[in-house]
Amino acid sequence: MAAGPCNLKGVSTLLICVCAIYLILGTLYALRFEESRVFVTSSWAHLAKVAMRGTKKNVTEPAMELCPETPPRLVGPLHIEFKYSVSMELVQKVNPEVKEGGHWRPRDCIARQKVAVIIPFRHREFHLKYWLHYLHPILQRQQLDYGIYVINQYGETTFNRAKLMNVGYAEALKQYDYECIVFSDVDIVPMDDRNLYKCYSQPRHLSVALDQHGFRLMYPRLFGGVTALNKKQFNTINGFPNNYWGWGGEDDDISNRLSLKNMSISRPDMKTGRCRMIRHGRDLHNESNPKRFDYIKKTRSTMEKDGINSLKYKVIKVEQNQLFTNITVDIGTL
Ligand code: BGN
Repeated sequence: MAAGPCNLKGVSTLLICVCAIYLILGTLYALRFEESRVFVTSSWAHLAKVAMRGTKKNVTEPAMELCPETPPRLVGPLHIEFKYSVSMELVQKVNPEVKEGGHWRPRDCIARQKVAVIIPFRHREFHLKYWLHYLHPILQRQQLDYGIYVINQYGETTFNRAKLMNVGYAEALKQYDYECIVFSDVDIVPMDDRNLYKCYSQPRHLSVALDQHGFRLMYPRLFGGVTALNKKQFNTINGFPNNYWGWGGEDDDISNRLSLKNMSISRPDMKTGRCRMIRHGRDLHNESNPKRFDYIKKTRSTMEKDGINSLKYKVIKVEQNQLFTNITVDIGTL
């Protein structure tokens, strides 16, 4: 029976050994698990981070903001001259962001205004090149959501600037939800990009100080050259007169319409409002209108029936050029 204690000793040694092995294995397992847990945790953390990156974008990065009230890239006074010739190809090259039809809008902010620029036109390609060359970069620095519309009078009958501007208004609004319309002669270029081509609470006269007029406002009610009206202002005066054929007076009629509807004219200061005009002779078929003196006395009685509400025309062709939309239109004749 001497084997009894001996056996007991053997069993307890075995137990100790098993315990030791268990402890060692347990520790090793725990260490490994800890390691993998760290790995798992860090990989989850990584995945979560990646996932958060996506959501963070939506949650914390704000949606595109409205462009600043004062566009930050304006340069102020500009050197404008018409000595060197420019080509449409060059203008296209330096304005690669302008989309077909002459549209552009800022990429990094939401423009404060959608502006259609309307240019009444006939046979002035030479001027148009300069206008596009200077104005595209200016309008981009002004951070406008803009489109350029050249309204080309079809045929060779007497020119009618105001009617073409009415057509431009109607056609541009068919294409896009513009809120502001700038009406510009093709031969006028601003000399300061702080002269913003946008609308204000009152109709805006932009070409206030033409070089050709000695940088002076010719008379207080002048509303010719370059102007800007929002839709409400334009409709309040029933748009522009359709019956001024030939040069002169139509802008005075528009000015009368504004006063008759108790609107004032907003203007930049005489320095910011400086503009250059491309010198040229009087066009063919745009002789001064002898009836203008008589007509501008009658705006009160004509404005309600003659305007955007009585506009009739026929679109001959719409071309989406790279730098402008070209609309050729038959507006009839005198
Ligand atoms: C005015 C013209 C405008 C023209 C300006 C500047 C008339 C109407 C008869 C008084 N108005 O005299 O149409 O924009 O000169 O050139 O001719």
